[in-house]
Amino acid sequence: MEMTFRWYGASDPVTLEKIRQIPGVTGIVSAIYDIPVGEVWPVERIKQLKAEVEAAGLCLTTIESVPVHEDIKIGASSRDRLIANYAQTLKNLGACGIEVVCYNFMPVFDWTRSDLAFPLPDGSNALIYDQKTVLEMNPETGDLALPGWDASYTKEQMKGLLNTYKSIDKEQLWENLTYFLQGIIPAAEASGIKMAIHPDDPPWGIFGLPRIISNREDLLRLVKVVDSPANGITLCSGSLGVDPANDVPAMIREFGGMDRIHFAHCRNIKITGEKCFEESAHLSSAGSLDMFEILKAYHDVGFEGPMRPDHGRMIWGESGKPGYGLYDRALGAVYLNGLWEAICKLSS
Ligand code: DNO
Repeated sequence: MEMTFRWYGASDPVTLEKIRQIPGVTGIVSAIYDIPVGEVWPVERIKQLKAEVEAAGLCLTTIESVPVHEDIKIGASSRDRLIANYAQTLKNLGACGIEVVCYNFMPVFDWTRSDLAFPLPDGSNALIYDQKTVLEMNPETGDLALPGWDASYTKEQMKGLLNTYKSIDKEQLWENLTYFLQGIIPAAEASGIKMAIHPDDPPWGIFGLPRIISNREDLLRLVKVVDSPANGITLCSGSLGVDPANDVPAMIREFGGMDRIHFAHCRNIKITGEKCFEESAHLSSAGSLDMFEILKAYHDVGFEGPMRPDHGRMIWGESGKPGYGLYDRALGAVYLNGLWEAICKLSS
């Protein structure tokens, strides 16, 4: 297992120099953020990013994410050109030594929360999701903005896009995902890249949009639909784990056993009601997930890929990108590394 940390590039207040000082963190997970979705990432830009990370004494082996253009998700006629661009980006990344590429296939909106700074009793702030509040949100107004969302749509474009999705059901979205994978997996294989789809966050439909990567059956269908070792998963404990029907350690054993987990997102969450949760500290006792069992499952399947602490709370007065401050994620990394060391020693 390689412990990594997500870094948002030169504008991230959490600098590479700070990340370098977190014990046991050796890798950076990042992306090129100023290239419009759908365009090819040039080799020169990838090399620059890699050099910047390496100059700080860290490695860059994982990209999170190369975003998938909505035209691919809706199956528009422009998709062949966009899929060819995506495949070219994978070739360029592979040529620069990148090994894992994370992406998602969630229509329009990436991860969604109802409050980005909910005060917890200990004085920290956390991201939370409350179903009632989300049901009252209207994405068509264009007033909503969450950190994972593409902010480049105008109000009219957003309305149009949401309208288009009215005629796309889950099966159609599966067809479009399959078409995409058939187009890009050969390029991934040829370039030594492992694709790692991120599950839906939360793992249920929001705003009437279809979502198809939410549970074990979905993941099983995903790995079979294009049966290649390059077609894998980002196993995100926090995304899948908010649905009590998802047994996260069992999923790690099953898909890790097939060697299809290429990236591990490790985060704890506290289920506070039906379709309601808080993002807790990483520690098992702080939330609803047993992080020991999760890491044990990774250990038992011989997981060797990148892992990262996921969202953190805002603690010690820190402010910054919601979910992506330094302190609580650093505590998470050290805690996960501690569990890992103990598990390795106890089983040797
Ligand atoms: C949330 C992240 C996601 C993830 C994308 C992958 O914090 O885990 O935004 O990066 O879904 O494309």
